Amino acid sequence: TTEVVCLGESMVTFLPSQPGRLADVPSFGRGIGGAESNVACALAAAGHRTAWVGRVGADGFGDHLVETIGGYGVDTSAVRRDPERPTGIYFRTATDRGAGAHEVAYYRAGSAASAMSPANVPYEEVFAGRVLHLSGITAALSADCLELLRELTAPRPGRPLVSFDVNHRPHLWRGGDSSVLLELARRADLVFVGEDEAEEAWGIVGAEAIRAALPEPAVVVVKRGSAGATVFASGLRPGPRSSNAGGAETAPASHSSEGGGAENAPASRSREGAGAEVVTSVPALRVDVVAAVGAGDAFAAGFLSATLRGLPVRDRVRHGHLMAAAALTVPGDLTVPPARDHADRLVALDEAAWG
Ligand code: KDG
Repeated sequence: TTEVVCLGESMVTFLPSQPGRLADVPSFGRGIGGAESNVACALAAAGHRTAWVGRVGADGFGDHLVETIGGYGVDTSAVRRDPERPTGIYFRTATDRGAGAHEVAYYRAGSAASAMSPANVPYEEVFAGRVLHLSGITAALSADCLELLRELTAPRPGRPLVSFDVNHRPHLWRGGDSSVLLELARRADLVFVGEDEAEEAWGIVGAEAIRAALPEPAVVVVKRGSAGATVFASGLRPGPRSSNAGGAETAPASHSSEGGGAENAPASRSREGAGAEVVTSVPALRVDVVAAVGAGDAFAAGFLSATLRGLPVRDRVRHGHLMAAAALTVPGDLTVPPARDHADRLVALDEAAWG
């Protein structure tokens, strides 16, 4: 069975041959991007059964995405091809050693993915995993896509755990109302949000205020860049899966390949624990940043992977930081994360290494 289903737009990405302004970059190399498929690829590389659901054109770029994402071991069988609309693409610039802002030029208006809607997305496949991972990027693509996210995050019996990365992309919201991202985040079970994007998108300042806006039972991961991340969770502990009807409140069950048993089950918010808020802050690894794009996706993948394995909250964050560090130190959006046993050894290093 699938552990994680990720839904969203993927694009062919054009990475510059050298730093500089978009106006000056002479040539670009091809990569792939798309926040949700980045998460899917990193999870698959970390050994999880993962699917990506999206919509691409019936064109060569669509073929390239399906082949490349499939090449990471991600199940792409639910991806739909749109004969009338193209696959989205985007270009971006690089800054010297990753410092400062980069420019992004999207060519995705009217893309195949922007036509995703409640009417054409295969629900059975979307809800087939133990976790459904979504992001706020989809909400910005079109009215249909926003409607789709509303549907997918609506409470329903047997809903998988919904993981939502706010992913506020100011370029996509010009003129739009990004406060809808708060409405969506409030319907998720697990929320990833940057402290900076909460301020930008919602005018909410500081981790405590973010938590107050996203109340229990959601687990909220507030990311503070190189300063680390803080997780707010109440009564988060390993536990067996409860009935389907309680699915929205319960994290996915353990998987036998992990050894089974409550110990290896992802955390669920136990009833006894409800109300006892646990706040865990974990510093990030200090790395020389090559390109920041994709680091948030890698963080989400590391955190989700460790959640699926039932690891303690601190180690979930450390796995997130570790995967983020791997993505921060390459130019593209995606990198192959360290193998699971290697990652576990790094995560187990003491505070002297982790700060
Ligand atoms: O998180 C990385 C993404 O931003 C990148 O891959 C492109 O999905 C993308 C977007 O919409 O910005």
